[in-house]
Amino acid sequence: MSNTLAPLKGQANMPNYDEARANFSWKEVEKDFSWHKTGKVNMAYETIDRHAETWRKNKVALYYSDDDRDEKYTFQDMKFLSNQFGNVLRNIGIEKGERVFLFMPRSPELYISLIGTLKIGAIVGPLFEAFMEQAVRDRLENSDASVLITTSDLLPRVPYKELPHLKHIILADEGDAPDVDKDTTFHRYELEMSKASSDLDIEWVDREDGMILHYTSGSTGKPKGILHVHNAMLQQYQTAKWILDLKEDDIYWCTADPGWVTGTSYGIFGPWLNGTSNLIRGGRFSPENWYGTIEKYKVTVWLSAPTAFRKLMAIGDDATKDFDLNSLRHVLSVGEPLNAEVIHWGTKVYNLRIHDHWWMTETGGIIIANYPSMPMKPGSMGKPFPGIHAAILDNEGNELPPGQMGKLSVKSGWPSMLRNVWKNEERFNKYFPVKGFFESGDLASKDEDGYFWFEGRDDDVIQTSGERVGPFEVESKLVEHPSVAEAAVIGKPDPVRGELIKAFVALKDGYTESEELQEELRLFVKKGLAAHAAPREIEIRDFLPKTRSGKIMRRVLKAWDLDLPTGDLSTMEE
Ligand code: 6R9
Repeated sequence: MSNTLAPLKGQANMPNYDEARANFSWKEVEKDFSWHKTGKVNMAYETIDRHAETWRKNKVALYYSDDDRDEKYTFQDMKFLSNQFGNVLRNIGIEKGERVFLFMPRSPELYISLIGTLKIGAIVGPLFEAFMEQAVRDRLENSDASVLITTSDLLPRVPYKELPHLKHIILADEGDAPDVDKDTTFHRYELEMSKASSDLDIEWVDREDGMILHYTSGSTGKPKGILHVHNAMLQQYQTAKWILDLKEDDIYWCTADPGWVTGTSYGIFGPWLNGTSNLIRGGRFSPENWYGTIEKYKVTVWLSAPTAFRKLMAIGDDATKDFDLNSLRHVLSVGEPLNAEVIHWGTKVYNLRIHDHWWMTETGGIIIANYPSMPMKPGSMGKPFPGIHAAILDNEGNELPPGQMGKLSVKSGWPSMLRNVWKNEERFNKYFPVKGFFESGDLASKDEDGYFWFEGRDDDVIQTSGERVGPFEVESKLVEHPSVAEAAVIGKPDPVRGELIKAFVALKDGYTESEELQEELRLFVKKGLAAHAAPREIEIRDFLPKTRSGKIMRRVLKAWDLDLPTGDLSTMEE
């Protein structure tokens, strides 16, 4: 193999890929967990309490740092605090299976609440703090959430008066808020925690019971609630062990927010299932505080996204010279294609390979990866995890030979596979157009050596700065503006963000194009939906291309915009 990078030095947890693949069995992995003995399980127990019952009880589970706080919590601290939070929920009558949503900035309270929610068997729903009213409403409405934990700053974006199921709001800070508002009762986190016991009978659940709901965007319709169950732990544990290569002395840092699946599967579950010390950094991105964080905490394993690495690359190599980054031994990237250029830069400035890997909200855990022990081909996502069969299929569901691009699919039945789309069985079934296979919506190819290469999305979903944005949500918001008749939104290749959001807008009669109007539309999306969803480019057009059935043809706009062939136009309206 030419143009490969040699494996990392030192003993990896997974020594040899082919051997691991040949001998792998999920049944063996199961033996590490309590259901092996009792038939019941609980993710919160396996991540926290299990370690608190061993010598690890005084080991630091969570290092938390932001511009104002610098704290640490042992596995025992986390056990008692999450017990207390579980009791807070029980004291207000919350039961197994109810949806408890989190809408707050990263803080120790967020992680304690999340674990505490799982302890009583409730289903947790983490939301990005950047969400604006519409995004919050869609998710709380669809999930019929009964509890929301938030802050007084974010409360104005929660239309609780119009959410009949939302019975309780727990405020994690001391800011202003009403006590009771007709149907919603407000509580104070600190006060309720101080009244709650730190003893709790865990709700032992079945492996197939609901655990977490992650809303994600598709190319059409409202965001979908992807449901994962406690059984996901099998995969999150084993992939964290072999791909993140977590070892007893590691200080692990995943930069993702829990509003994104990476921030839970590998920001919480994977590392804690392995008993690893987990660093959480709040606040905003700046190269100084990122490198400063690695230096200060002597981070050993670091997981981030291509946008972050591209930003760090853009500020130049000198930035690394001011910091001691020698503690790093393993670096990983996920969320978008990782350019080979960035990997080569990484080997120069960190003296390490950046390990790209592929998965998605729906898969719950990593599916394809570059392993520390395996030679790396820069630009490739790596090989499927042992025990998982990934394939490149054609439209009929036949496996394609090496070198051909097709639909990246996964043989169904892997442990952390989505179990449903909340209240939308029909959408769930659409993920399985070919019997026995999950269709990811990505296009990829596989080479002669079994390495997978990402080619693009099969639909219109946009990946911008590591965030997945559904064009439909942005279009819907734009169309709410009084001046907008129609809108179409596409992702446009961008060297730093992966893709940037571009909107094409047809104005209503009586409105004319102006820079002020464009700026107003941008702000309108930013305030109504989320800053990362606001279009960077807006182009006003007289009309938008449509199919005969009235669907706006984003792919045609994209082709026009990028000067590419438009493909089949047979369905286009005259
Ligand atoms: C974990 C996560 C999933 C989509 C996925 C694909 C893109 C993720 C990638 C990648 C190229 C990689 N994606 N990892 N594309 N190379 N290594 O990102 O989940 O937010 O659901 O996004 O992200 O298009 O289908 P999610």
